[in-house]
Amino acid sequence: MAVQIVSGSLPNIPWEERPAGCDETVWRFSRNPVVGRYAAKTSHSVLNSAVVPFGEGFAGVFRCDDRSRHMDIHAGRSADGIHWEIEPGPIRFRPESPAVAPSEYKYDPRITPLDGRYYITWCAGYHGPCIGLGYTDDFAEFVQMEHITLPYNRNGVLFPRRIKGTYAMLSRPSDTGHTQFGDIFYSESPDLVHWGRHRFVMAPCGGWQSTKIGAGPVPLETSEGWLLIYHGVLTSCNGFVYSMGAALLDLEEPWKVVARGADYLLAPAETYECVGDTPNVVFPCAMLCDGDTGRLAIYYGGADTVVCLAFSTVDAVVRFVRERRR
Ligand code: BMA
Repeated sequence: MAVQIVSGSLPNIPWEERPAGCDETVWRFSRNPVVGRYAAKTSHSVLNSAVVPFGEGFAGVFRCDDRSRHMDIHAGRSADGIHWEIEPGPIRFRPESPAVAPSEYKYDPRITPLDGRYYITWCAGYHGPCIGLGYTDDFAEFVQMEHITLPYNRNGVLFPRRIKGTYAMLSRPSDTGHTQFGDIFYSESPDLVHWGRHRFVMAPCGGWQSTKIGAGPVPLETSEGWLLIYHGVLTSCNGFVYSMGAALLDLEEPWKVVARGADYLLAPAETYECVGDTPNVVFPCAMLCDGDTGRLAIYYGGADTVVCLAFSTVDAVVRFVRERRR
Protein backbone atom coordinates (compact mmCIF):
# COMPACT_ATOMS: atom_id res chain seq x y z
CA MET A 1 0.00 0.00 0.00
CA ALA A 2 1.29 3.48 -0.76
CA VAL A 3 -1.04 6.05 0.72
CA GLN A 4 -0.59 9.55 -0.69
CA ILE A 5 0.04 12.10 2.06
CA VAL A 6 -0.61 15.83 1.95
CA SER A 7 2.29 16.79 4.16
CA GLY A 8 5.69 18.35 3.52
CA SER A 9 9.14 16.81 3.89
CA LEU A 10 10.32 16.53 7.46
CA PRO A 11 13.66 14.70 7.25
CA ASN A 12 14.50 15.63 10.86
CA ILE A 13 11.34 14.03 12.30
CA PRO A 14 12.13 12.29 15.61
CA TRP A 15 12.41 8.64 14.71
CA GLU A 16 13.34 5.20 15.96
CA GLU A 17 12.84 1.99 13.97
CA ARG A 18 10.26 -0.57 15.09
CA PRO A 19 12.07 -2.79 17.63
CA ALA A 20 13.10 -6.24 16.41
CA GLY A 21 10.35 -8.75 17.12
CA CYS A 22 7.66 -6.08 17.58
CA ASP A 23 4.68 -6.40 15.27
CA GLU A 24 2.58 -3.63 16.78
CA THR A 25 1.34 -0.85 14.47
CA VAL A 26 2.53 1.82 16.91
CA TRP A 27 5.68 1.45 19.01
CA ARG A 28 7.01 3.53 21.89
CA PHE A 29 10.20 5.56 21.93
CA SER A 30 12.82 3.68 23.95
CA ARG A 31 13.78 6.87 25.82
CA ASN A 32 10.29 7.83 27.03
CA PRO A 33 9.25 10.06 28.60
CA VAL A 34 10.69 12.85 26.46
CA VAL A 35 9.48 15.63 28.78
CA GLY A 36 9.62 15.00 32.50
CA ARG A 37 7.22 16.38 35.03
CA TYR A 38 9.60 19.08 36.27
CA ALA A 39 10.71 20.24 32.79
CA ALA A 40 9.33 23.74 33.36
CA LYS A 41 10.70 25.74 36.27
CA THR A 42 7.57 25.63 38.39
CA SER A 43 5.81 22.60 36.95
CA HIS A 44 4.22 19.86 38.93
CA SER A 45 3.61 17.96 35.69
CA VAL A 46 4.01 18.48 31.94
CA LEU A 47 1.52 16.46 29.96
CA ASN A 48 -0.91 16.53 27.02
CA SER A 49 1.08 18.85 24.71
CA ALA A 50 1.33 19.93 21.07
CA VAL A 51 4.33 20.34 18.77
CA VAL A 52 4.93 21.44 15.17
CA PRO A 53 7.94 21.82 12.86
CA PHE A 54 9.21 25.38 13.21
CA GLY A 55 12.27 27.01 11.62
CA GLU A 56 15.14 24.52 11.54
CA GLY A 57 13.63 22.57 14.44
CA PHE A 58 10.39 22.37 16.38
CA ALA A 59 8.17 24.50 18.59
CA GLY A 60 5.48 23.45 20.98
CA VAL A 61 2.80 24.44 23.43
CA PHE A 62 2.99 22.43 26.61
CA ARG A 63 0.40 21.86 29.26
CA CYS A 64 2.11 22.60 32.55
CA ASP A 65 0.23 22.20 35.80
CA ASP A 66 2.08 24.27 38.39
CA ARG A 67 2.67 23.60 42.07
CA SER A 68 -0.53 25.31 43.07
CA ARG A 69 -2.08 22.83 40.57
CA HIS A 70 -3.15 25.62 38.26
CA MET A 71 -3.39 24.38 34.64
CA ASP A 72 -1.78 26.56 31.95
CA ILE A 73 0.11 26.32 28.67
CA HIS A 74 3.77 27.25 28.06
CA ALA A 75 5.76 27.71 24.84
CA GLY A 76 8.73 25.45 24.16
CA ARG A 77 11.47 25.02 21.55
CA SER A 78 13.54 22.06 20.44
CA ALA A 79 16.21 21.37 17.82
CA ASP A 80 15.33 17.69 17.46
CA GLY A 81 11.76 17.26 18.76
CA ILE A 82 13.08 15.19 21.66
CA HIS A 83 15.02 17.59 23.91
CA TRP A 84 12.81 20.51 24.86
CA GLU A 85 13.37 23.90 26.48
CA ILE A 86 10.11 24.98 28.05
CA GLU A 87 9.45 28.57 29.08
CA PRO A 88 9.26 28.95 32.87
CA GLY A 89 6.04 30.96 32.72
CA PRO A 90 2.76 30.50 30.88
CA ILE A 91 2.03 32.09 27.51
CA ARG A 92 0.81 35.67 27.94
CA PHE A 93 -1.84 36.03 25.25
CA ARG A 94 -2.69 39.49 23.97
CA PRO A 95 -6.48 39.63 23.58
CA GLU A 96 -7.49 40.32 20.00
CA SER A 97 -10.09 42.76 21.31
CA PRO A 98 -10.86 44.05 24.82
CA ALA A 99 -14.04 41.96 24.82
CA VAL A 100 -12.15 38.65 24.69
CA ALA A 101 -12.47 37.03 28.12
CA PRO A 102 -9.30 35.52 29.53
CA SER A 103 -9.37 31.79 30.26
CA GLU A 104 -9.35 30.95 33.96
CA TYR A 105 -7.23 27.94 33.07
CA LYS A 106 -5.91 26.34 29.92
CA TYR A 107 -5.14 22.72 29.16
CA ASP A 108 -4.68 20.09 26.46
CA PRO A 109 -3.49 22.37 23.61
CA ARG A 110 -3.39 21.47 19.93
CA ILE A 111 -1.51 23.46 17.24
CA THR A 112 -2.86 23.69 13.69
CA PRO A 113 -0.76 25.25 10.94
CA LEU A 114 -3.38 27.07 8.87
CA ASP A 115 -3.32 30.04 6.48
CA GLY A 116 0.40 30.53 7.13
CA ARG A 117 0.19 30.88 10.91
CA TYR A 118 -0.10 28.61 13.92
CA TYR A 119 -3.51 28.39 15.52
CA ILE A 120 -3.70 27.01 19.03
CA THR A 121 -6.82 25.49 20.54
CA TRP A 122 -7.11 24.52 24.18
CA CYS A 123 -9.62 23.59 26.81
CA ALA A 124 -10.39 26.96 28.38
CA GLY A 125 -11.97 27.80 31.70
CA TYR A 126 -14.80 30.24 30.99
CA HIS A 127 -17.66 29.43 33.37
CA GLY A 128 -16.78 25.82 32.74
CA PRO A 129 -14.57 24.13 30.17
CA CYS A 130 -14.96 25.27 26.56
CA ILE A 131 -12.66 25.66 23.54
CA GLY A 132 -10.20 28.57 23.46
CA LEU A 133 -8.50 29.78 20.27
CA GLY A 134 -5.40 31.86 19.65
CA TYR A 135 -2.57 32.17 17.20
CA THR A 136 1.10 32.92 16.88
CA ASP A 137 3.46 33.50 13.98
CA ASP A 138 6.70 33.09 15.90
CA PHE A 139 6.01 31.32 19.23
CA ALA A 140 7.04 34.54 20.96
CA GLU A 141 3.92 36.72 20.61
CA PHE A 142 0.52 35.11 21.05
CA VAL A 143 -2.94 36.50 20.36
CA GLN A 144 -6.11 35.18 21.96
CA MET A 145 -9.30 35.18 19.89
CA GLU A 146 -12.86 34.60 21.07
CA HIS A 147 -13.73 31.28 22.66
CA ILE A 148 -15.13 29.16 19.86
CA THR A 149 -17.66 27.11 21.83
CA LEU A 150 -19.93 27.64 24.75
CA PRO A 151 -19.27 25.62 27.87
CA TYR A 152 -19.15 22.67 28.09
CA ASN A 153 -16.78 21.33 25.51
CA ARG A 154 -13.31 19.77 25.28
CA ASN A 155 -10.89 18.39 22.70
CA GLY A 156 -11.40 21.11 20.07
CA VAL A 157 -9.14 20.47 17.07
CA LEU A 158 -9.01 22.57 13.87
CA PHE A 159 -8.47 20.97 10.46
CA PRO A 160 -5.29 22.19 8.72
CA ARG A 161 -7.09 23.62 5.68
CA ARG A 162 -10.47 24.98 4.73
CA ILE A 163 -12.89 22.33 3.50
CA LYS A 164 -15.11 23.48 0.66
CA GLY A 165 -14.13 27.03 1.57
CA THR A 166 -14.91 26.90 5.29
CA TYR A 167 -12.83 26.36 8.40
CA ALA A 168 -13.59 23.11 10.17
CA MET A 169 -13.26 21.76 13.69
CA LEU A 170 -13.81 18.59 15.67
CA SER A 171 -14.95 18.92 19.27
CA ARG A 172 -16.46 16.93 22.07
CA PRO A 173 -19.44 18.47 23.92
CA SER A 174 -19.24 17.49 27.59
CA ASP A 175 -20.10 18.63 31.11
CA THR A 176 -18.48 20.36 34.08
CA GLY A 177 -16.47 17.53 35.47
CA HIS A 178 -15.15 14.04 34.97
CA THR A 179 -17.51 13.50 32.09
CA GLN A 180 -19.03 10.05 31.73
CA PHE A 181 -20.00 10.47 28.06
CA GLY A 182 -18.71 12.06 24.87
CA ASP A 183 -19.15 11.89 21.10
CA ILE A 184 -17.04 13.65 18.45
CA PHE A 185 -18.81 16.37 16.45
CA TYR A 186 -17.80 18.40 13.38
CA SER A 187 -18.51 22.16 12.98
CA GLU A 188 -17.85 24.71 10.27
CA SER A 189 -16.99 28.42 10.27
CA PRO A 190 -16.50 31.09 7.60
CA ASP A 191 -14.18 33.15 9.82
CA LEU A 192 -12.97 31.09 12.84
CA VAL A 193 -15.39 33.11 15.02
CA HIS A 194 -18.90 31.98 14.10
CA TRP A 195 -19.41 28.23 14.16
CA GLY A 196 -22.35 26.17 12.92
CA ARG A 197 -23.52 23.38 10.61
CA HIS A 198 -22.75 20.96 13.43
CA ARG A 199 -22.58 17.31 12.42
CA PHE A 200 -22.27 14.16 14.46
CA VAL A 201 -19.11 12.17 13.61
CA MET A 202 -18.84 9.20 15.95
CA ALA A 203 -19.73 7.89 19.39
CA PRO A 204 -18.19 5.50 21.92
CA CYS A 205 -18.67 1.95 20.75
CA GLY A 206 -17.53 -0.56 23.33
CA GLY A 207 -14.34 -1.96 24.80
CA TRP A 208 -11.44 0.50 25.12
CA GLN A 209 -13.66 3.29 23.68
CA SER A 210 -16.87 2.53 25.53
CA THR A 211 -17.28 5.61 27.79
CA LYS A 212 -16.18 8.62 25.69
CA ILE A 213 -13.94 9.57 22.79
CA GLY A 214 -12.18 12.78 21.73
CA ALA A 215 -10.07 13.97 18.80
CA GLY A 216 -6.32 13.93 19.41
CA PRO A 217 -3.76 15.41 17.00
CA VAL A 218 -4.71 17.58 14.02
CA PRO A 219 -6.15 15.25 11.33
CA LEU A 220 -3.66 14.31 8.59
CA GLU A 221 -4.82 14.54 4.98
CA THR A 222 -4.21 11.36 2.96
CA SER A 223 -5.57 9.82 -0.23
CA GLU A 224 -7.62 7.47 2.01
CA GLY A 225 -9.27 10.29 3.94
CA TRP A 226 -8.39 12.38 6.99
CA LEU A 227 -6.36 10.18 9.31
CA LEU A 228 -7.64 10.90 12.81
CA ILE A 229 -5.84 9.69 15.90
CA TYR A 230 -8.18 9.95 18.87
CA HIS A 231 -8.47 8.89 22.48
CA GLY A 232 -11.04 6.46 23.78
CA VAL A 233 -11.97 5.87 27.39
CA LEU A 234 -13.07 2.75 29.21
CA THR A 235 -14.49 2.82 32.76
CA SER A 236 -12.89 0.12 34.89
CA CYS A 237 -13.55 -0.66 38.54
CA ASN A 238 -10.48 1.50 39.18
CA GLY A 239 -11.60 4.52 37.12
CA PHE A 240 -11.08 5.74 33.55
CA VAL A 241 -8.53 4.14 31.19
CA TYR A 242 -7.43 6.35 28.24
CA SER A 243 -6.11 4.66 25.09
CA MET A 244 -5.27 5.80 21.56
CA GLY A 245 -6.98 4.63 18.37
CA ALA A 246 -7.49 5.74 14.77
CA ALA A 247 -10.15 6.35 12.13
CA LEU A 248 -10.38 7.68 8.58
CA LEU A 249 -12.83 10.50 7.82
CA ASP A 250 -14.14 11.51 4.40
CA LEU A 251 -11.98 14.25 2.86
CA GLU A 252 -14.79 16.58 1.79
CA GLU A 253 -17.45 15.59 4.33
CA PRO A 254 -15.40 14.69 7.40
CA TRP A 255 -18.42 13.83 9.54
CA LYS A 256 -18.62 10.65 7.43
CA VAL A 257 -16.47 7.91 8.94
CA VAL A 258 -14.76 5.91 6.18
CA ALA A 259 -13.28 3.31 8.55
CA ARG A 260 -12.58 3.01 12.25
CA GLY A 261 -10.14 0.65 13.94
CA ALA A 262 -11.69 -1.88 16.30
CA ASP A 263 -8.60 -2.26 18.48
CA TYR A 264 -6.63 0.43 20.24
CA LEU A 265 -3.26 1.45 18.79
CA LEU A 266 -1.70 2.09 22.18
CA ALA A 267 -3.07 1.46 25.67
CA PRO A 268 -1.46 2.17 29.05
CA ALA A 269 1.10 -0.54 29.79
CA GLU A 270 4.43 1.11 30.63
CA THR A 271 4.98 2.47 34.13
CA TYR A 272 4.96 6.10 32.89
CA GLU A 273 1.48 5.49 31.47
CA CYS A 274 0.10 3.49 34.40
CA VAL A 275 1.54 5.43 37.34
CA GLY A 276 1.28 9.17 37.85
CA ASP A 277 -1.22 11.85 38.78
CA THR A 278 -3.94 9.99 36.91
CA PRO A 279 -3.14 6.32 36.42
CA ASN A 280 -3.69 4.59 33.07
CA VAL A 281 -3.70 7.51 30.67
CA VAL A 282 -2.38 7.63 27.09
CA PHE A 283 -3.56 11.01 25.73
CA PRO A 284 -2.36 12.00 22.21
CA CYS A 285 -2.35 15.72 21.27
CA ALA A 286 0.12 16.03 18.37
CA MET A 287 1.58 14.15 15.44
CA LEU A 288 4.47 14.96 13.11
CA CYS A 289 4.62 13.43 9.64
CA ASP A 290 7.41 13.20 7.09
CA GLY A 291 5.64 13.35 3.74
CA ASP A 292 8.59 11.67 1.96
CA THR A 293 8.75 8.50 4.06
CA GLY A 294 5.32 8.46 5.74
CA ARG A 295 6.97 8.33 9.15
CA LEU A 296 4.80 9.46 12.06
CA ALA A 297 5.87 10.71 15.48
CA ILE A 298 2.96 10.89 17.91
CA TYR A 299 3.22 12.93 21.14
CA TYR A 300 1.05 11.81 24.01
CA GLY A 301 0.64 12.51 27.70
CA GLY A 302 1.46 9.65 30.07
CA ALA A 303 -0.57 9.29 33.27
CA ASP A 304 -1.31 13.06 33.29
CA THR A 305 2.31 13.57 34.36
CA VAL A 306 4.80 13.45 31.45
CA VAL A 307 5.03 13.74 27.64
CA CYS A 308 5.94 10.66 25.60
CA LEU A 309 6.60 9.76 21.97
CA ALA A 310 5.47 6.84 19.84
CA PHE A 311 6.14 6.03 16.18
CA SER A 312 4.45 4.46 13.20
CA THR A 313 3.98 5.06 9.49
CA VAL A 314 0.97 6.36 7.58
CA ASP A 315 0.76 3.09 5.60
CA ALA A 316 0.77 1.00 8.77
CA VAL A 317 -1.92 3.03 10.54
CA VAL A 318 -4.16 3.19 7.45
CA ARG A 319 -3.78 -0.58 6.96
CA PHE A 320 -4.61 -1.13 10.65
CA VAL A 321 -7.76 0.99 10.41
CA ARG A 322 -8.90 -0.72 7.21
CA GLU A 323 -8.05 -4.30 8.16
CA ARG A 324 -9.04 -4.19 11.81
CA ARG A 325 -12.14 -2.06 11.24
CA ARG A 326 -15.21 -2.32 13.34
C1 BMA B 1 -9.53 14.58 30.71
C2 BMA B 1 -8.62 15.79 30.63
C3 BMA B 1 -7.26 15.36 30.21
C4 BMA B 1 -6.76 14.22 31.06
C5 BMA B 1 -7.78 13.12 31.15
C6 BMA B 1 -7.36 12.00 32.06
O1 BMA B 1 -10.80 14.95 31.17
O2 BMA B 1 -8.56 16.40 31.90
O3 BMA B 1 -6.40 16.43 30.37
O4 BMA B 1 -5.58 13.69 30.51
O5 BMA B 1 -9.00 13.63 31.58
O6 BMA B 1 -7.29 12.42 33.38
